[in-house]
Amino acid sequence: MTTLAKTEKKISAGDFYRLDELFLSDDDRLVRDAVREFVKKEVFPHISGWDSGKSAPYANHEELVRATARKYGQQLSLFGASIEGIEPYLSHLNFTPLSHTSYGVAMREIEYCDTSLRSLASVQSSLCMFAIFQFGSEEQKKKWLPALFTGEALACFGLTEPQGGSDPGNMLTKAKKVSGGWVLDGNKAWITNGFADVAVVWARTEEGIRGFLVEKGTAGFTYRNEEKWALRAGVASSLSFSGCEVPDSALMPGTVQKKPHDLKCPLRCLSEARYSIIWGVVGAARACVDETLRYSGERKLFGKALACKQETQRRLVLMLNDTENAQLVALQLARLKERKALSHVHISLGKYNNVNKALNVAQTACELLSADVFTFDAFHSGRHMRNLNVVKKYEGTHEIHQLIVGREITGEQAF
Ligand code: TGC
Ligand code: FAD
Repeated sequence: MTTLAKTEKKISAGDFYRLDELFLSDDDRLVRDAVREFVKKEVFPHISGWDSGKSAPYANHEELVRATARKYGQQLSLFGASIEGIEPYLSHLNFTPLSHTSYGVAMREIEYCDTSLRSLASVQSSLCMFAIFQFGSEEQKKKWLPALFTGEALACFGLTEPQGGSDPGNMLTKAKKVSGGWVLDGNKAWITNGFADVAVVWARTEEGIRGFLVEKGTAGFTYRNEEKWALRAGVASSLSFSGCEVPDSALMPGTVQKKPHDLKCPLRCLSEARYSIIWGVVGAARACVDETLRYSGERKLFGKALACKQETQRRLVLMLNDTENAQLVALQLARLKERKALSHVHISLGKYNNVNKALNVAQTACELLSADVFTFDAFHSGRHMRNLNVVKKYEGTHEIHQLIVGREITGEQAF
């Protein structure tokens, strides 16, 4: 049997199967290192404070989201960078296209710090820039894509409604055609960054569901930020449209699809964002493994470090196992995406699997750490555990993703 030669490196929990070393390209690793450095310098020092409700050095959470978006734009050139074909709209800026793998790695490194910060990138890039690029008019693309890429402008994506939730086809927000434009009436719930400069709003017309770009400050469009106990470094809002008149140019022409295919455009955007979650949560899980390993090595109880106890080791290994398995799934989905062979059903199983695994890891971390895990500033794993419960709920709940995969393999619709 071949074993590790004595001169070989000790296997590290940080990259146990050497996946980064062997599966990532040099470019992917460059992106990884740049994002890791950015996160360490710009956001890690503040994250516990932001999670606890403080916003320093910014005036409030809206300002901290805006400032962070600008930093992503200026220092990382990340927003929308993996959208195939977007280059002509951004080539006058500091734009370098990213592979889907590189983009995934960036999401992993950001969510190592916090899910809200990854969500900010997912919503801006995968939901909004993707929607505007795929379905927008030339005028809309030229106006919004450069500003969103640099982070000078923020966008939000309004699909979910209070009565609709998992079933967005049950949409009550209406867009009525009037001379020269449309009038929107209805409500959206739990919209990340609802205070943004432009909202991608999905609304029902007489011919089917369509997407509109509604600018902040348009008469009849208001928002209210929610209080929440997770994703506290980010903002989620309810949106209200009451006699909100927008010009004809607000309609995204590519969303004009015949029924019953009129939900397909927003669903395509969801697939992009779900892909970034599949990678992101690997980062959250890794952060929990790292923190728990460190603590178990340092904390002495009954005369020995906790890392010396069989039960602690067994659970640390389960955490590592879940994290590495999730990383393998993310890598395989990236391979499929690079080959244009990734189905939304693959994404559903990947999201279900990776969020499940990351949440198990975070929950176990909270059990292995001390009571200080219930404070805001002693550990990071408590925050990841709270955040990952949201990730299990948004972008399609666990049950919805099981039903999507169940329908695919049985041919039976069970929603
Ligand atoms: P269904 O019959 O399943 O499909 C209709 C057509 O659309 C295609 N399709 C998709 N295409 C691309 N990506 C997807 N994810 C797709 N899902 C479906 C499908 O192939 C079909 O095409 P065709 O050519 O045969 O017509 O549609 P349905 O109306 O029955 O949908 C059912 C269901 C439950 C799957 C769908 O409504 C759903 O996914 N519900 C969950 C809602 C959800 O996830 N909302 C998320 C809101 S955004 C958010 O949470 C942001 S959080 C912040 C962050 O991301 O960080
Ligand atoms: P419901 O749909 O009411 O689900 C309740 C429960 O019923 C869940 O457990 C669900 O799995 C289960 N269930 C549903 N259908 C079935 C079924 N057929 N069989 C069995 N069980 C079922 N939305 C946006 O549009 N844009 C955003 O930017 C956005 N950001 C968000 C940010 C945060 C912090 C949060 C919490 C949510 C966000 N959402 C956003 C909304 C999110 O997508 C929804 O919360 C999600 O789709 C679930 O809808 P719901 O909360 O109404 O739950």
